[in-house]
Amino acid sequence: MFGFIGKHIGLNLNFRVLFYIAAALLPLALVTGYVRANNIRWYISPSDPYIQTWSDTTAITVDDDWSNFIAINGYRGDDLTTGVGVDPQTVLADGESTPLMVIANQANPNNLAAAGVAEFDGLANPTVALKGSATADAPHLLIQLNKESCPDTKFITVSYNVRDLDSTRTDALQQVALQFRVGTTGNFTNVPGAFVYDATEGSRATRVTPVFGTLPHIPVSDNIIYLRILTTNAAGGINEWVGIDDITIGCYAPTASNVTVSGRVTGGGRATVLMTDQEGNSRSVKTNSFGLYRFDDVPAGQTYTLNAYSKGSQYDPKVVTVADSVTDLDFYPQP
Ligand SMILES: [Ca+2]
Ligand SMILES: [Ca+2]
Ligand SMILES: [Ca+2]
Repeated sequence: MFGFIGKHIGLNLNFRVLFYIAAALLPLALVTGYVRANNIRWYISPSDPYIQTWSDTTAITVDDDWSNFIAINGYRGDDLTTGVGVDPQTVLADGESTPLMVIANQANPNNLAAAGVAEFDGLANPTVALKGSATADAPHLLIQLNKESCPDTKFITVSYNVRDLDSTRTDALQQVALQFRVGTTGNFTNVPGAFVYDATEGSRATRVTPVFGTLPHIPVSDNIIYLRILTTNAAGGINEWVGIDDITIGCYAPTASNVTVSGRVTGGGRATVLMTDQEGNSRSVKTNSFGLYRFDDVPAGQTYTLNAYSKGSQYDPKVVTVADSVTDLDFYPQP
């Protein structure tokens, strides 16, 4: 058949040989697996949240093949940053040109030396996990959504559990950030209330850090939303596998009532936290002796800017959209 095509479309002999080789290798590639992304967007609506618990352990069977999923892919994030211990909230460039990755069918996070993105389906509670390295500078999960079925009066909320999977004595400072982007290209924007400063501890693999973030209002005309959950090569190049599990992305009505916004300011003594609404109205609170602060009676459904001030430390402002109470809006000093 190929000879027939070759004659009729004028392929020369060398092309025909290549054609035969490619045709012969194709089934091999299908059997051994190769890099395959899925490019299907999840249409999020009030009745159709996006949920991923990784309980289907047969969805990933070969390395780097994400084709059995909808809307989610993993990337190794090479050179999105080249430092160690870089705050992932500041790593915003697109990573889709870095290697698509998943190490399939793993059972032991303690002795998987490779890093990047892995599927641990041999755990009692299977999960996909991230781990940084000098190669996998900013490994991440990328989720593609279409929000045209989510009414403009509602918010997109994102929750997941970050799980420490490494029970060796290693204790990395494993940071995890949530980011979003409107549209298919360009930089991402960090979601401050969803930041995890350290998801792990040494000598055990039991810590679970629940994350809850709300995206700011995005105009109706911009329906393509990308979400990204990423870690970075941690300080000292010491890293632990962290599971990104129980992902739920909802289209959520803001609570009509007032909520609380609270967190902690680390470094320095007593700090002052200033909260400013979209109209420029501000109020402030002082942290207690543990560095904790709390604003009560915050109208839900708005976006606020929070600034922290203390002697000897400087902090980046945080912009947070509040659909429900926020309990972990923590400030860490700039290096
Ligand atoms: Ca599997
Ligand atoms: Ca650990
Ligand atoms: Ca740690």
